Amino acid sequence: MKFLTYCLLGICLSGQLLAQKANYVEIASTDTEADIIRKAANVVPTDRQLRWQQLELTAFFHFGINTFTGKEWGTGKEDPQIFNPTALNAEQWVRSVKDAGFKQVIITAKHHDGFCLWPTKTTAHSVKSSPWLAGNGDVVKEVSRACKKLNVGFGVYLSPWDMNAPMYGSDAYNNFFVEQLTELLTWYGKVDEVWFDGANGEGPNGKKQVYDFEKWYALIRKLQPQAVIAIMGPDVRWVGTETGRGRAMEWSVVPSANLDQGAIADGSQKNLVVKPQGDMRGSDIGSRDKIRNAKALVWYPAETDVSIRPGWFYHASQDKQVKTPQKLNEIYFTSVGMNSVLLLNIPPDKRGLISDADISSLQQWTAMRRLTFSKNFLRKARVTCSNGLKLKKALDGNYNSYLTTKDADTATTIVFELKHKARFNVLSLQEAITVGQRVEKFTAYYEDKGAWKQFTSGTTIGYKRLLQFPAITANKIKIDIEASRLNPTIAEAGLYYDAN
Ligand code: FUL
Repeated sequence: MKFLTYCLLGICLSGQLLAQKANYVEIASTDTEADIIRKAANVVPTDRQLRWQQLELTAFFHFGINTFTGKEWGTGKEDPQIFNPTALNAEQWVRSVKDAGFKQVIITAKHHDGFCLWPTKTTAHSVKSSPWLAGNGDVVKEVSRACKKLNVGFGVYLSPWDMNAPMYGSDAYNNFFVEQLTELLTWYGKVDEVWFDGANGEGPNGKKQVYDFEKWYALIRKLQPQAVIAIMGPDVRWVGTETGRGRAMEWSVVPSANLDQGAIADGSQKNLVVKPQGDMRGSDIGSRDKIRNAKALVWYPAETDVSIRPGWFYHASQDKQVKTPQKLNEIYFTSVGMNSVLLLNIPPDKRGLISDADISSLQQWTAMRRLTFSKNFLRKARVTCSNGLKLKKALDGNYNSYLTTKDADTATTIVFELKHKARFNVLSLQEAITVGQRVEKFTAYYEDKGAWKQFTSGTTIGYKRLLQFPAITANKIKIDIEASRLNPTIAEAGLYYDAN
């Protein structure tokens, strides 16, 4: 196993176990609890996972036959003739989300109804059989082109469940799916994310399909090694809700339900037997209690998917139910601010355009966010910390450098002193996940007439934790890190004022 090679290399080079870092680690039956915790603290993201995490904001475009029937789930029996956007402009979609700070988009190339938005060779149930551009259109190409032009990441959603494919429920479907995937991964240049849905119902013959996940993962790694494979995949995990709210305690290191997950996760082609398993919905999936009896641990971070409208697809009847800028702002704090990436769905309408209501909400929310985060009151603060190292790195605006302590110190107190009093109601903390996720418990205090008063507290930090609280005016705060799996790191810290 690759991991063993890493360990052996580690032993040779430094004489101690775990000198090397990987996004997967096995737990030996002889490991003590302390060994397990130390191992967990050293699990790190792969390069593709790190890039994805730093995107923070990604967008979904649900578009397809359902846009024209007004349904959320089709049947597979729809006539392709009804697919006829009158003014489709994918550049308008990508520009709308780019202007709102989004760094990557995902297009529903095929939803559960089986209708393909690209001129696939695998089935006639596609844009080719539609009146749109006389059957010569390709929505996937339009989106990928716009992404290249605007320098935005490009991803594809390909529903494994297919209510139209006649061979669904047999081995032949797996080959059909591999062909579809191959087209998507070879016809459009770079693909940054492949999103597999968990929904798995019956096909046209009433049969269910046993999916060949290993084959799909190997294909993606071969054709688009930089792409993260999300949800029914090894790189990115569903947060467990579709409300826009993640977990206050969000560990990116979780037990691996299957020992072979590591092989997938680190990109090796060996033993590709993996499928995310277990309950992803609990409020705790990575604490000491959860990892104590694990066979292996893996870096498997959370994505929070939610739609700007009640439905995933556009329905004119929901035009008045577009989420308000305030609601989107709240979602930002409960997704990105809870150590997760936000995947916000903004569905194009029957014209093939994002509607004005959605754009207006996006723009107003973006203005709010930019105003809040335009001024970090901590920026020029004096930092003190009795056992801290590289103190200034917590405020240098560079995520790649960090404040830390000596290895043995799993607790510390960092004091920030501002020149003048400031009024703030948001605390932002970021760990350097390139060395691991470690912080388990922290409390924040401000100084009031010589006494420390608590204003917020939390458990995990991870890539980013944003905490909101009633506004405070002070010029001295301290962050007490009470528990950490190994020496804690703070890559960046901030205090902000959110006027909304
Ligand atoms: C679900 C699907 O069934 C919905 O239609 C939507 O695509 C959502 C993102 O995932 O599982």
